[in-house]
Amino acid sequence: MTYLAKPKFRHPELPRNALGFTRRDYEGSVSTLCAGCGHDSISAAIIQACYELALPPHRIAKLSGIGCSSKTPTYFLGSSHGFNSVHGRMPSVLTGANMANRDLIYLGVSGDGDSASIGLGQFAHAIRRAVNMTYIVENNGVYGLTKGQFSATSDKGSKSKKGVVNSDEPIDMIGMALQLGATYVGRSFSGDKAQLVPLIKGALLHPGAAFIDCVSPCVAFNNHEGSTKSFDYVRAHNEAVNFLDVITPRAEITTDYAPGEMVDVRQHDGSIIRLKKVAEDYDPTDRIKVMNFLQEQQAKGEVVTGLLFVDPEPQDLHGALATVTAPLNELGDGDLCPGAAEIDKINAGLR
Ligand SMILES: Cc1ncc(C[n+]2csc(CCOP(=O)(O)OP(=O)(O)O)c2C)c(N)n1
Ligand code: SF4
Ligand SMILES: [Mg+2]
Repeated sequence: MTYLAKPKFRHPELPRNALGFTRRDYEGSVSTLCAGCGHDSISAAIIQACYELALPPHRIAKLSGIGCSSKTPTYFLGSSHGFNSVHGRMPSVLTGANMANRDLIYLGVSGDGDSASIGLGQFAHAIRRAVNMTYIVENNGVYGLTKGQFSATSDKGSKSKKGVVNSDEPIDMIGMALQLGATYVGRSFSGDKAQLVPLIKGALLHPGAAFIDCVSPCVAFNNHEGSTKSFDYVRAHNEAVNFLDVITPRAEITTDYAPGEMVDVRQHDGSIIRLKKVAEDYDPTDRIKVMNFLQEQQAKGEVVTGLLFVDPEPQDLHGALATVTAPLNELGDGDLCPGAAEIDKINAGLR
């Protein structure tokens, strides 16, 4: 990978967030992706979300696998912790890091190949174990980095750039995430920053497994007629069920929405996800109804976007395992090795 650092110069009057950081403090190196790639727009949305939430960059850990999408953490959050893992293995590395240090905010970035093909098992287990993380799949329906093969999310009947028709059924990552128990599930489009930024903000604040499927057109290999992941197709078939505002405990609560059009979901940390309803009867807290609705719309070829499901009282893996609250690197010898008498007691309890 090549890295091109951005100049350190900052205009002195750039706006600053509650921590005194400018948006530029959340940027990374200069992107080497193709001009117009949807993935760069997602990076910009991640930068904006972290800036607006005033997250301390040193408290964020960004992890990825292999692919153009998995290269992107180099292009955002340059002052955060980062780990670029092996193809499809981001979820287990993230799970391990999270188990060792629950004090960081975990952001996993992956591709449809990375998560739905080689990494499908890893994706499934991280979600079903309720790892506290934001997991974003930059979904272009193609293996971009290796030059345009169909991926497991390519729709049946969609055409490759060379005109080959895909004969396989696609894997619907949203359907899988819902079935596996994800407690925050959203879909968006890289070209819709107004929807994507608050969706990422809500996910970062969500204390459980948050999954975002973001359709992200590959302008080099999957943006032609016949593709269902092109800019034109998604714009023509995008059906938003709601629009979001995310209100942190320290922000003022204001709204332009008429009562009745609006629903507030209060999360554990006091943050509020305010949803402006677009689809009248859409209830994002009813998992079964959401799954049925999405199946029906998918059969019509619609790309349903928005915050699709949220459980305001999520379980997370640390809660399930009753782990210690301190990060492991803060434990002393006495905590880590309780002595022979304690170990004898544990062994006796297992006999
Ligand atoms: C174990 C292993 N198998 C295969 C590859 C080759 N490879 C690299 S990236 C990639 C697919 C990436 O597709 P995706 O995750 O959708 O990312 P995109 O480039 O489309 O953003 C493949 C097959 C690899 N690097 N490692
Ligand atoms: S090949 Fe596709 S996914 Fe990769 S950088 Fe280019 S446009 Fe983006
Ligand atoms: Mg891809």
